[in-house]
Amino acid sequence: MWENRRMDNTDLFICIDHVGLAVADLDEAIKFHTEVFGWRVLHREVNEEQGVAEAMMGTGSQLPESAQIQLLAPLNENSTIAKWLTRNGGPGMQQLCYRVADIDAVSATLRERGVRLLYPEPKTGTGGARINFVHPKDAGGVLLELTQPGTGH
Ligand code: MC0
Repeated sequence: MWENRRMDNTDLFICIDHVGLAVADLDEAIKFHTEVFGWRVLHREVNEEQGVAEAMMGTGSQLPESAQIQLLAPLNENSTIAKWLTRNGGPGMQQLCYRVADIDAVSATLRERGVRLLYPEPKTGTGGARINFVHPKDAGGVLLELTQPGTGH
């Protein structure tokens, strides 16, 4: 059953890095996810370029391969998260993020396969990661982030 679970050179992605939830208020969302679901805050930061205040949530026994929950709150009304919250009518799942080893190589392969990436070059994401996004229209209706973790991951 698990015999195909080895990385081979046709794999583009290492694992699901995180699932991003858009929230209106970061502190309230952290309170909810810690008190109700027992998640812990692993990391918090503000990313001005992306227009977000974020918290990465995980468990104490987290393996490096385990996906995290990313809470994303808008920094201002121009933030993509603010737009998403308005269009969606409230909080919800905004993105799915795959971890990659080499974002330049993976981006080149995806572009060859006709997939649109949002940025010509990767930008800076959580913990100094290099990130880019596949347009939701080219990913089955899901905003797909690619992340190549920084050294602080
Ligand atoms: C928009 N659409 C989505 C979507 N956002 N579909 C699925 N998931 C989403 N999150 C759909 C709309 O429903 C619409 O479909 C079409 O895409 C175009 O929408 P739009 O109104 O033009 O949308 P915009 O202007 O909000 O742009 C969408 C776009 C934007 C994906 C380009 O959200 C973007 O640039 N996202 C990447 C950056 C980002 O999300 N940053 C925040 C996370 P219809 O059918 O109505 O045409 S920062 C982060 O994640 C970092 C910190 C990290 O993890 O390291």
